[in-house]
Amino acid sequence: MPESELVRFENEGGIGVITVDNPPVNALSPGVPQGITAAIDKGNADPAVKAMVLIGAGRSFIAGADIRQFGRGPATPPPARRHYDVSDQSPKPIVAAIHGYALGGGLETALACHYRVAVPSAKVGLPEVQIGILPGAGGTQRLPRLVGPKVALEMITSGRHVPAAEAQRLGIIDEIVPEGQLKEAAIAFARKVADKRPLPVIREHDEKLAEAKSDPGMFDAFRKSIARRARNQRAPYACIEAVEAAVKLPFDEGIAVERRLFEEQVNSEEAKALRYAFFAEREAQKLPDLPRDIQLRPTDTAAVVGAGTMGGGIAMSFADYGYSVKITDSTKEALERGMQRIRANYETSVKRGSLSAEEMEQRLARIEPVTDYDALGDCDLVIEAVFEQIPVKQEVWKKIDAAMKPGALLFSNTSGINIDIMANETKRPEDVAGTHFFAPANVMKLFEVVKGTKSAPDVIATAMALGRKIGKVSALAGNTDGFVANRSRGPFSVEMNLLVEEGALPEQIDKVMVDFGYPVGPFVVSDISGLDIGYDVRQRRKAENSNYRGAPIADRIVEAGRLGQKTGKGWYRYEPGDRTPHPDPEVARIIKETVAELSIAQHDFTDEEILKRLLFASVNEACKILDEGKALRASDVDVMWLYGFGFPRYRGGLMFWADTIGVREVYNQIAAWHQRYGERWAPSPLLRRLAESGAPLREAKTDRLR
Ligand code: 3H9
Repeated sequence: MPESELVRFENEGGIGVITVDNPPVNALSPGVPQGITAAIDKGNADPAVKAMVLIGAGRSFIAGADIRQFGRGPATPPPARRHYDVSDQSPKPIVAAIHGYALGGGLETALACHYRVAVPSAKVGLPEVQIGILPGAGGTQRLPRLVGPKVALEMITSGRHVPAAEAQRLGIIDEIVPEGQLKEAAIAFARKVADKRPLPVIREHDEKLAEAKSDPGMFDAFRKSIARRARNQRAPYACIEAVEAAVKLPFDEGIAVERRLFEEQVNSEEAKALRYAFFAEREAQKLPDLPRDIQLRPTDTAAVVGAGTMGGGIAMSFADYGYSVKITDSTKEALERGMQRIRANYETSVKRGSLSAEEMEQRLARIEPVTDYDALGDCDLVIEAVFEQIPVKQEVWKKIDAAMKPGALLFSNTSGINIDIMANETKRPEDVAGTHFFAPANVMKLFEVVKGTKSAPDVIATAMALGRKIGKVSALAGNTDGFVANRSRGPFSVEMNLLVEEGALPEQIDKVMVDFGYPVGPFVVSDISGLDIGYDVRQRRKAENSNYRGAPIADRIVEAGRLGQKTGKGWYRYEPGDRTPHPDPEVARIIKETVAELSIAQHDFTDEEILKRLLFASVNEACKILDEGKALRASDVDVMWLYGFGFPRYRGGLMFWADTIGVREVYNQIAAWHQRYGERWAPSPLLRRLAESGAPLREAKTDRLR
């Protein structure tokens, strides 16, 4: 087979250097495996070549199979000789030289080499489970032989990226070489081992598998341990089954099991949804009306105004990613309380073992409390996170404008106030945008960037990049009431309350949503957030609008002193010091009384009705948002639901999930509920158009925000 353009072969003083060059991440796209095979053959055929080095050009070794190729019609028949078989059967040693990422098929390729060297910043892993599949190029058979089945199970079912130093401790990497000198060091390593025989071929070593033979219950115990997080999914169990096969069967039979499971899994609904989520997340980073090479503004130093729960969480988000951040509040006491809360949050992580005491001190040292705005002036960016009241915001924004240096980025963490109101308090509305964090701000990954009427393109582009720098997933929203995430979630909350009035209990609704895949049900989420916030909003709305219907049961719950977990009771009751929700007869009584007073007829609901009432309401709203040009893509809405609200990733996202039901069916149901329940279910014109054309919801998009 001729050497492909994607893979080069050069003889460097007796060492055959095989370079994979398939930007951006050297995925194993068609041509790459064939190129590697041809290069290995060439090295083996040339007497002048003593050993080989396999290396990646650009920023990475090999990030895995080309995910875009999956699910595209019938699988192309595998090549007669797979590159990893050719590799581990090579009579001359091959050294994998790893920088950037060796993931999935990339690590599997490296495991089929005889040796692996890596630079300290490299990461390795088998993340296939995160896209709903299992390693399908021998990873489930080779990794357990190298590191033992226990470690392999953990790595393969979590899919985590393992840093080079840990990979070396585990025995995956043979030698760590200096950063920036990978090729030279790998060539030197190859020279050193060129004449060493026998070659270390992983498939020939079963010693590490003994660990499972002496502990036959290991696999069932592992299945039990992942049952909660893996519910409704098949891929994690397929991973376990394949590793179990590695222990119980000879290598080639184990490979056959892996292959069968891979073929079963790759076209599953779960894999399609997870692949979609992978690309949706990346698509959300692209701003179609901006040049890709737009000059970003500096974001090295940050400031936060407001040391409440949100402000503190935002400051922690920066400190967690190595940024220095200043924080201020209106009074010294509020600032001190805020700093104490930050410390207490970090201490909880230390107690849980997810953070070292030393790291906590380093992070705390990055957060500097300051008592006046002038001390913030030099920062590259400021995020305002003060009380959600327009007069308070206006006053703060005047001070921000007066204090910040020219060119500084001025962001607001408002969750519901029009960004333009803040921008108009400044003399530089073009520097202002929304950066909406989700509670708890240091944990939740969604970073909703809100474009105000005058936000400059470079401000938006910098905000999007900033989110990624602090470990978040950015997504762009237009300036509409509630922006995109909360606005699309709003009707879900309305329906939750109405369902309770109509006869479903909070615990039934929560169970439906947890069974669907949410980590916790929506009523428990309300109890965690505190019921008083929603109550205050409803009271304000009532005062502004006499037709506002509100949520009478939720109001009664709050008026009975049940504010959620913080008062030990809300929609549920809680035992002191325990967050387990217990259904409470008093809640059932409040519901019954309120419903009787309002003369609402109650009836039983099926689980399916509950699910559809909640989610279809939001699908319809998301369509309205898209139709108004307030979101760029339906897939952006999905990204927001995945990272802002805990929507189960293996269902793709709100709009992807709706497509699995079918756009026509969704439309017909919404139209029927429009007849039955009235205006709030009026179908969005976009939804109607899509239903007429049969085009998928998830592909709805607009070119620029309006
Ligand atoms: C596998 O290997 C199966 C085998 O076991 C069996 C085979 C038989 N394919 O994320 P980024 C694109 S399954 C296609 O923004 P970063 C990505 O879409 C695979 N495209 O960069 C983006 O394109 P665009 C197992 C891919 O630096 C661009 O590259 N491997 C792939 O933030 C840059 O990506 C994985 O699951 C791919 N495999 O993160 C790893 N990977 O610019 C998946 C990336 O057009 N990849 N692209 O939007 C990742 O986790 C991250 O991309 C990585 C880099 C950590 C590598």
